[in-house]
Amino acid sequence: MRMIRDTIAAQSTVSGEGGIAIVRISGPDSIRVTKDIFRTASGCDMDPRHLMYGRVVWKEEIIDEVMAVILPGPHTYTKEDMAEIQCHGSQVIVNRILSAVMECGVRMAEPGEFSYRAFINGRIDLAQAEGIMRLIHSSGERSRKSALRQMDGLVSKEIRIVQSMLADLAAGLAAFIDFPDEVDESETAEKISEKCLEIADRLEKECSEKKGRIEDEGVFVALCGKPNAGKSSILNTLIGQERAIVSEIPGTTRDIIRESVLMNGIRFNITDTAGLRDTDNPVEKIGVERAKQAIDTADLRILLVDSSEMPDQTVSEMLQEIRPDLVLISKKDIQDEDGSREIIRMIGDCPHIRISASSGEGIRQFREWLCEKVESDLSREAVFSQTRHIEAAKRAAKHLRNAASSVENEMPLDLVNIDLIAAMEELGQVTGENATEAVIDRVFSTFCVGK
Ligand SMILES: Nc1nc2c(ncn2[C@@H]2O[C@H](COP(=O)(O)OP(=O)(O)OP(=O)(O)O)[C@@H](O)[C@H]2O)c(=O)[nH]1
Ligand SMILES: [Mg+2]
Repeated sequence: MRMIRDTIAAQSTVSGEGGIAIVRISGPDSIRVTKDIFRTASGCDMDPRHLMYGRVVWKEEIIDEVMAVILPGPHTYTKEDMAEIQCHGSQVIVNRILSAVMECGVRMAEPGEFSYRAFINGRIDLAQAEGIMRLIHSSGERSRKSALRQMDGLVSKEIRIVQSMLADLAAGLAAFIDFPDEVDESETAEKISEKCLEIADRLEKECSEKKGRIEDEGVFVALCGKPNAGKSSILNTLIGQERAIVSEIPGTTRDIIRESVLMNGIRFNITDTAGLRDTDNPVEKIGVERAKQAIDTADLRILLVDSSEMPDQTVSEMLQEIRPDLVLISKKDIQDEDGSREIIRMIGDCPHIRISASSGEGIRQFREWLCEKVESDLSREAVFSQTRHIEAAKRAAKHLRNAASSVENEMPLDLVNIDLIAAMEELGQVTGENATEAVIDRVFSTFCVGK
């Protein structure tokens, strides 16, 4: 556990050049130190919670013209006394201010240390702290909203509800163990086991790893097909720039090319791959292997089939092997529906869109298809979407199922109680109530410096 009695400081804005940069200080000495290095323009004292204009002066040298504020605790981010200095956004200035602050006895904050203090001082719990980090990393509107809900305490609230249900259950069980004559044994045992299963179901229902991953990292979409099918052209059209080389030579793309586009607040990571074919060219061979890997790991597989040539055996094999979520029948501008009939017959039940990168036909439809496809995954109302929370919730559910089966098998009730307590402890891991130091450190070590 880190020391929290000292005063820490860090740059809270990204390092490098910018309009302004913010240096943040937290701990018992923050106000004194800020007053030591800051002179208000009017010469008056600093007024708490008022942003004041003035200069940072260190050893009689003016470092910069800044705005500064002192924030007495406990109504601050860390609940400690804090201060912020907004200086011009040069790294040289930030470094000078930080070194002046250090000379006054402050130390550099570790990554996430401000949030760690907010957690230790009881302003936020662990799940909320993780919500803050998700918010900072949010990749689109969806992830922003979900992170904000987590930061506001959605995860913590669900944990508290379930914990109180478990506490009631444990109290009932204790009464039963202590005064077995006063309750109807079979009825109580049945109720306990039912309740355990009900809570386990509730926890499992609230887990959706896929939802969280899509919100935070986006959806991985692989464009695949035979060489020259038009994959790179579709990638370029979707992202609105000539990212991948397009040529009439089959086998142009060798490497994986991945670009992200935001649609409806969702990040789509579109992957263009090498055309799939048997080849003796060693470089192309590696490309084909990489393409296969990208196809395997994608959330959505889009197979492109060139409408300007008759579909052959390879196309039918690809349909079998890849099992695409959608087929794009490409080059619509040079082939009418009649000409694509054989392809449509071969595709069977798989949805398809006729598309042209040259004329833009079908592009809007393709975008809509992508959004609708993902919408259903995201519309699931799941409380737990971060791996750490999901694992804890699932472990808690497992203990509850164990408890239920112990009751059903007429095992000693003390054993049931052990599982109930274990389930409660697992849930406490999520909010941090009884998370180990190692878990807490791991969570905060992923934070940015200055947050
Ligand atoms: N008429 C027409 N030609 C297209 C269209 N899309 C692609 N092409 C042409 O088809 C050829 C191959 O296009 P690419 O986008 O490079 O195809 P690819 O699937 O990436 O090919 P590889 O990288 O070799 O696997 C190029 O000559 C493109 O100009 C289209 O919508 N209409
Ligand atoms: Mg290509």
